[in-house]
Amino acid sequence: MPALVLVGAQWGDEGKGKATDLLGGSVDYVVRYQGGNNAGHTVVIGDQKYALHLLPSGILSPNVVPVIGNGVVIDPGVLLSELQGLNDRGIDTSKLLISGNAHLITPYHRTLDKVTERFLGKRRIGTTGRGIGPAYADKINRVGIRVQDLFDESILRQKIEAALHDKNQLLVKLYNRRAIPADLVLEEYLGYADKIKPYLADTTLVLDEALKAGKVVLLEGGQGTLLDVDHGTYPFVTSSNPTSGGACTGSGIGPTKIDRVIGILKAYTTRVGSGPFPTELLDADGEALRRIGGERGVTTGRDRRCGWFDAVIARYATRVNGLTDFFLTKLDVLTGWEQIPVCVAYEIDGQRVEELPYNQSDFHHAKPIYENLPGWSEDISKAKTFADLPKNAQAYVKALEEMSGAPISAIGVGPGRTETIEIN
Ligand code: 2SA
Ligand code: GDP
Ligand code: MG
Repeated sequence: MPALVLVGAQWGDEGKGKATDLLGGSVDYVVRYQGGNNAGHTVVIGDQKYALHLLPSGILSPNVVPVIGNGVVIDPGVLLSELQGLNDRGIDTSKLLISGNAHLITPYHRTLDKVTERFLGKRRIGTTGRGIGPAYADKINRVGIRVQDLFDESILRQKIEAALHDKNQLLVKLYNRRAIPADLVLEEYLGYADKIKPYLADTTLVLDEALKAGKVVLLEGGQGTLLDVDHGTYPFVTSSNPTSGGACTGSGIGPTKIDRVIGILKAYTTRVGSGPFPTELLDADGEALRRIGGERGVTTGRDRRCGWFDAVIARYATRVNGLTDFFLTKLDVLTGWEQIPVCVAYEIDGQRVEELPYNQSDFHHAKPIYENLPGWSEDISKAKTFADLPKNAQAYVKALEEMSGAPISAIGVGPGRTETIEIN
């Protein structure tokens, strides 16, 4: 198995952190390929809980080389404090490799993220406020600052001054904010250079050599398919490509090297931030899913919106990612419901629609068509094999598999590393 990709099949927070950690024993490299510290991955090992934002989840596995690829945007202050936090808990982070081509988030990106959200009012995206969108906008606009720029003071100064030239006008004239002095940013960022230098690498070359030597590389996505800037619910998306194509551009690994794409799929649906969500529950069931599932943002602490499973979304994720299989997570959270509704199609303007509509207005109007599946009441958190699950839980998994278009190869029955059923 050369390279494999792990992507969120819904709107993020499907349990990708746990899945990556689980695979950590059988892979040699774990690469983050997009996003930044907007991500929040929770990994529970024994009685220890780790919340990772920027670092690949593989950093918790001693034999894994963690890599931050060129497609990631890095807030250097956050990076260093996340590393320090892990070191303080006895985790060795010295093997980390960071692409010199990755872009940097700066204080003006964070400020712009927050002021534009405020300015949008009711139309806001509900971003994490970490400066992600403005940093990617600068990258595409070719005025971004890359990790490698930290090591050349004159270039760094020119780039910061050029970037701030326009942004300060915007901040002062349009948003009524104070200008950000270039010197202050320069001084802060030069201070990061020595601390980041030990991790700097030509990561595409390192990964190519690793693959040639028969090593296994796991490409770990942040967020999820429907937050993808191209394939998600635009404009209510993040500013990068979490879908599997982004794994190639964000790491420098070509598609012919990838032979498995795993979609992480929650047994129900959640979303953080604004935007359409056909199966959202604004009633006691939604509240119960949030409470039992612990559905609260790992980065911002915001309550996640909750709803029933949506097979239209799962099928779409199979299509746009070319999924080979799914890991189904949080099945245990559904224990106790007598009946579990599952959305099998949408009704849009009186028509039954089986596929995700590409038209934004249609998606906003989509009403879920539900099928009720019988629930179970037995505790499933100790189940080790598929046969250990109650009959109705088995039938629920089988039904989801059939509707979603790819086999389910693992089932999460609790947050812990060992609370997983593997299906061969
Ligand atoms: P941004 O900050 O520009 O990426 O926000 C744009 C949209 O993307 C959503 N987004 C997320 N959705 C789910 N989980 C994410 N990570 C954190 C977590 C979120 C948190 O793991 O819980 O703590 O709030 C994540 N990151 C970005 C965001 O809500 C916007 O809808
Ligand atoms: P990620 O962003 O996809 O890595 O997911 P998050 O860490 O943001 O959110 C997933 C949450 O579900 C975390 O708190 C995990 O510890 C937890 N989790 C993962 N898998 C399971 C599972 O199978 N059952 C339960 N109950 N919790 C799980
Ligand atoms: Mg998350």
